[in-house]
Amino acid sequence: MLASYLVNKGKKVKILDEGLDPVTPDVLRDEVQGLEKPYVFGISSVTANIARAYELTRMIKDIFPDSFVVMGGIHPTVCPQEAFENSLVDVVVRGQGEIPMNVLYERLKKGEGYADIPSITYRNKEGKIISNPNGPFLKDLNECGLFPFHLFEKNLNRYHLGFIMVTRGCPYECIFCSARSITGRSYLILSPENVIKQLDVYIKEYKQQYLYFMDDIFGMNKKWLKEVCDRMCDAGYYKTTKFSCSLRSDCVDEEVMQWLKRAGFVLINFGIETVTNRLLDLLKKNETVEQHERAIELTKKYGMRVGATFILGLPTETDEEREANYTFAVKTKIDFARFNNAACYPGTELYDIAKKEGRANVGEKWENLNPVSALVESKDPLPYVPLTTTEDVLRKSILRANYRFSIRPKSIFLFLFEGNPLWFSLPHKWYLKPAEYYYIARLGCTIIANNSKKLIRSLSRSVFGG
Ligand code: B12
Repeated sequence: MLASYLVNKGKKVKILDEGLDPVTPDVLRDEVQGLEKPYVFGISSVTANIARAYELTRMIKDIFPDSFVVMGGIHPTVCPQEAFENSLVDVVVRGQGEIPMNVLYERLKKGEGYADIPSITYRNKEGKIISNPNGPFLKDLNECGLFPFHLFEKNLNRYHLGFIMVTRGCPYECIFCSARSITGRSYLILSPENVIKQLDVYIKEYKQQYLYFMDDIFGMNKKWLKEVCDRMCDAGYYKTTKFSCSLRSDCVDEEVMQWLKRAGFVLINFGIETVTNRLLDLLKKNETVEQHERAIELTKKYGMRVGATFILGLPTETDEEREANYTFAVKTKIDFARFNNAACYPGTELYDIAKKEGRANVGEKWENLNPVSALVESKDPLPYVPLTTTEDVLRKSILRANYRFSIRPKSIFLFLFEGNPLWFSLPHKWYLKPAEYYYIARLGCTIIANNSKKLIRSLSRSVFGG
């Protein structure tokens, strides 16, 4: 979206995605061919890959000493000082990058100073790190335009195109979520006309049969939601494409469910997080267990599947409260559930609590900050373990909840025949494609190899108890 905004403002932008291929000096040399100096490199990073982002600044400066390196994204926004201490960055753009990056780029290309640009952190001539106050951020998401697929053209076939975002931000204040560091409590929407234009690209041009609206809260603005659903219905997308989205339990009612169902939604995801009102209050979730139950019931009533995420290992959580999450998921007939470990991201209240308790174990380079660590990663410690339990007990209970939930016949059936792009999904009619058997077997073996000891222990515990 940042790139799209800059392109709309007439800037030349290229995107390199390390999720696909590592960036090497040769790749960088290739990419700058034909571009005018000074080269301006922008690096985006969440906490989990910040060490690599710092390494990239050194690689860039090594090859192009007179280039300019800007960092942005959630981690540099929250820890700008750290970025200067650990990398060769020139400027950190804090918060939403569209406006400050556009101004910065223009100044750099004209050889002008940038010390007065709001929302940036930089090193002044005396070597002091200065953080300018925040300036105006984007007020209208439509200014970003549609997603710039053309910038990904070379590798488009290597992406899963089942994801779309049409709003930005969330006005709530959950203590575990760090998205607020970027968007504050603002909430922006793409106009219904542009949502449809964007959907047209996904559905008509790229023939997407399944699309997940990855917005923080898709249904925050009811008037907008109705208009979007009505237009989706009129466009007849439901004939070729299934949709899913994430909603808050307190946003849904019979009307909302009717609109979503008519528009072609088949799955609604809820951040349940935890299933006692005591812990929901502690998380400042501003929702109750009863609202969660009602939202799940309503979703089912309208014939849609329910996806849910839970966070295990919250401050002061007892063993019983933790175990109650799995029981709740089964009792309420949730269709897709994932049980994550609490991750104390910097800039969140949960991080402050973890620090105060002496239980923030983020790693030397923040490498432990992984919310699915218990499930996929056996070597990195959990980033946070509350005072009420131990790492071993917490890990096992997260593993047990995930495995017990996913080895139920219903979950296996759903995985094989319906899929859920938020977790894993199989291609349409996968059973007619031999290669898919190989991929499923390989995935199963990898998970088992990563977790064999823990798996055997937790399965035997769930079968034999104790
Ligand atoms: C879509 C999404 C994903 C997608 C895409 C990831 C991505 N890198 O964008 C997928 C599914 C791949 C994903 C994976 C993960 N995600 Co995620 N994801 C999100 C989500 C829901 C939306 C991101 C978004 O578009 N935000 C809206 C835009 C406006 O914000 P933004 O991305 O930060 O970008 C703006 C500014 O930061 C800035 N900016 C960003 N980069 C740059 C670069 C430059 C040069 C400049 C100038 C500015 C700039 O300008 C942008 C436009 O305004 C957020 C929650 C949220 N609402 O932010 C979580 C979130 C980013 N994810 C999070 C996490 C933890 C992860 C994973 C580590 C989970 C895991 N264990 O696998 C991985 C990491 C993958 C990776 N390498 O990035 C956390 C990050 C917390 C943190 N402090 O690190 C978030 C904030 C959710 C949370 N729990 O609080 N995620």
